[in-house]
Amino acid sequence: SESRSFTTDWLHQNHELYTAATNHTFIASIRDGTIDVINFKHWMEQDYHFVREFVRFVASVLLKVPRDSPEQDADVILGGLTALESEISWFRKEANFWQIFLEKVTPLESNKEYCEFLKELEGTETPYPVAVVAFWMIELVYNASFMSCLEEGSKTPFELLSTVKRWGSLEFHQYVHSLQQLADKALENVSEAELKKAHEVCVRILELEIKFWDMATIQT
Ligand code: HMH
Repeated sequence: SESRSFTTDWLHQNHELYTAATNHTFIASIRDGTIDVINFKHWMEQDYHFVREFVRFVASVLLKVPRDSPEQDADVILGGLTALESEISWFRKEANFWQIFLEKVTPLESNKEYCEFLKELEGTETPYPVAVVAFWMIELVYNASFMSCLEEGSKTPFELLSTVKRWGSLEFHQYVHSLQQLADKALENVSEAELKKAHEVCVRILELEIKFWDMATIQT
């Protein structure tokens, strides 16, 4: 089983919120095969916009990696950034298949709110430990959510497998684990105030992720 760390403690302390974020009705509908493709298209439209902003956030995390940390630490973040480049190409290709015109999409309120929060985290006021915790949590929600759609007995529709495998793969799971290790290492020597801030950021991300999934299912 997992050893104790700040990140695992926070996941346990926010178990209900974490479950709400990773087992949302949108995800449940993919898993049980009842999803309406219109909802899926809504999600994809909004997520492309989010990912474009997310690239900037990840770049800001890379800039904050302390110079005296091992080179591998910066390389983990750099790997995330390069993966986002292929993710953007994937979005374009997938959008084409679903007949989505990405450049015509208007970001909805919850998406704008999330992107505003990312911008806050990008600033120099947010120190590296808080920023890397945020990066980990953002990726964890997608990994845990989409992994559940690949579990035995899930009825994920064939056309959605490309999406589900992108974030639900073992490879991505391992990547998220390496982010968690970076986060816990960064939290080792921070002040109580910074720890509190990092925990609050985790909670806020879970709330924003729930609202993000809501956009796919609530809009008509
Ligand atoms: C809203 N959260 C959202 N979109 C994403 N693509 C991820 C997390 C993971 O990359």
